[in-house]
Amino acid sequence: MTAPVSQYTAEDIQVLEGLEAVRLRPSMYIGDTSPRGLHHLIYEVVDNAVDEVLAGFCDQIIVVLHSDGSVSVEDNGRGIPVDIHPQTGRPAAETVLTTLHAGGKFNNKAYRVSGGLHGVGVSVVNALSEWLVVNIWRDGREWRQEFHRGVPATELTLIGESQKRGTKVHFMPDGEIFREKALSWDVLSNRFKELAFLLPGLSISLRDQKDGREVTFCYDGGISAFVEYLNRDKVKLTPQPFLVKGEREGVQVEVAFQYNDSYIERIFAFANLIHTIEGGMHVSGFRSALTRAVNEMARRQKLLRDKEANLSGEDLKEGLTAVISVKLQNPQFEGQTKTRLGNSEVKGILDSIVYEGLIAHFEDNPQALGPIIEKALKARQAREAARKARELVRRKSALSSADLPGKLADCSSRDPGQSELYIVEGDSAGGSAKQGRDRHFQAILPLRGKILNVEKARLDKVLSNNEIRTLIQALGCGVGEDFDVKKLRYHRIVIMTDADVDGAHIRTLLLTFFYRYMREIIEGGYLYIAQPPLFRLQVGDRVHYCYSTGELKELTSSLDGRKYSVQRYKGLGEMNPQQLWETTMDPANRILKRVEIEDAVVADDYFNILMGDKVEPRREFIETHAMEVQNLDI
Ligand code: 28F
Repeated sequence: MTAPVSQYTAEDIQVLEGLEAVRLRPSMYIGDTSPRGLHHLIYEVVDNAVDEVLAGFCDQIIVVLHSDGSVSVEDNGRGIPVDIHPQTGRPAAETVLTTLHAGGKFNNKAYRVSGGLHGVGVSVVNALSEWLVVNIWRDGREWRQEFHRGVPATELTLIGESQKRGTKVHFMPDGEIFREKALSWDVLSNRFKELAFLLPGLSISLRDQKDGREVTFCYDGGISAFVEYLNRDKVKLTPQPFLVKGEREGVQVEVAFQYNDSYIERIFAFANLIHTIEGGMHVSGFRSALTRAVNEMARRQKLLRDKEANLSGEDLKEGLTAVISVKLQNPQFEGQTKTRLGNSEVKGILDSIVYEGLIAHFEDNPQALGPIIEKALKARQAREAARKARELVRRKSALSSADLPGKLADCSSRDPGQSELYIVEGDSAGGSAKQGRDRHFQAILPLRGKILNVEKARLDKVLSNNEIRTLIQALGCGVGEDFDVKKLRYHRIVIMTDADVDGAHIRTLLLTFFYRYMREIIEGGYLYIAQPPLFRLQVGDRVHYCYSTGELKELTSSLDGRKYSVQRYKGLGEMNPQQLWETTMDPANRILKRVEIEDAVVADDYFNILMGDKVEPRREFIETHAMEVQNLDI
């Protein structure tokens, strides 16, 4: 017999203390309790299913966002074992769900999907859930157990017979801990798409029961297919991506890359399936190998003249699309967002595997080298021109904070920690914002419509764009190689745009600009998106603002038949200065959404579609995006 929950054993007390610790300091386990932490709960459960994929027993994962705000994840793996765990005297499944780090402690897999904020174990998800239900299908039977805030509420119970195999975890994030329960479809589907590329053959689906949206990702082509996907609307310089795989000192390496005719570089690097946005040793090793191999072969093929200098790593960035995936025993994650791979031995391993692969590749395909050299030589010329242009600009001090742009209505505070910059779409909304603001700490910068096309232009062109120069001047921290986040004049930068397609477009452009040229502003948590209300509701002489349709429904149904009028805001321009202040700028009432790096990665991808040469993906994007905006509004 297993001990009933009410009779505490030493093991039980340990479990309860563990759960208590998680609930007292959730941030220690999942980073924070913002929507970002909420996403981590889902990743944690999915990671367990992914371990079953890596073990070779699972090829399907289904994630459902339920209408009540709960989330379920189901896999078709072996099912968590249900027999009594020798150390705890409880079923293994219960142990996994209630013991901190049970995964690491009880299984000795070579590596699991862990690192950064992941890998804390599903018991953390359980502790931070109002309720959690697990269903297990194993050995011809179905089992089920319920938990409340991490504590078992039922025994692991036999439900009946079933030929199914797998595990389903269904949980309701605890409202006491997660105040804001917004999940981002884009961020989640982007992550699952990545996983599907990194784990060829895995089918992973995402469903949103609120709006019926559903998507399934499954790719057999692995990271080569990933590169093809990233380059899907580009003009390619080689017909196929180049792929190299290898293993050394227990580190598994896979790299695929292909050049296109654009001016930007996109490297997606992963360590143990975690997206290392800040790069690291694997990326350094790849760059070094690429530079060495290309120069070596260019000399051999006489594509570089004897007196010409070697191409630099910088020259080889333009138009490069690459995916790097490494798997290793003890990944060290460093950096602001814990997404830089720090293991120094990985650099040399990548360098040698990629170098050897590339030399062999260029020996077999000599024609593949020419277009790359040609592109890199042009990039070198352009960079020299840009450097001269920048020096000229610097001498004229056009980019120094000494002379601030005329369009900027600055605040009186000089303390960046106290100061906010509102970037406002359009002159009329800019006018209202200037009148409505608190001038002590709020600065306003109106920007007009089409800002720039950072995809089709090199940095020197980007800098010649007036709107962008104005923005850089206002921020005061330079750009590109001169960027210095310590000089940032505002520690809150708020993008304020209309809740329509144009607004979404401009937001995407701005996010992409910050992501590409001022990433530390996002990583430092300085960038926000304002959330203007969607409705103004008047009952007698009382006015209410609603920021979502749900809120509006709740409010109108609580009015018990009293008369009211609703105004739907289509743009910021429809609000007078007083209303704009009250609803969107007053720190006491406003809603600001902090931009996470994942949001910017998604924006960058959208941006590439918006600015790509091919019409079809762009049309598709605008159509689905327009639908999202409608969904937001209705
Ligand atoms: C929806 C999330 O969590 N899937 C999982 C398994 C399978 C095994 C396992 C999990 C055993 C004792 C630790 C089965 N058979 N999806 C999931 N599928 N955990 S979690 O084992 C856990 C260990 O303690 C499993 C044989 N070996 C492992």
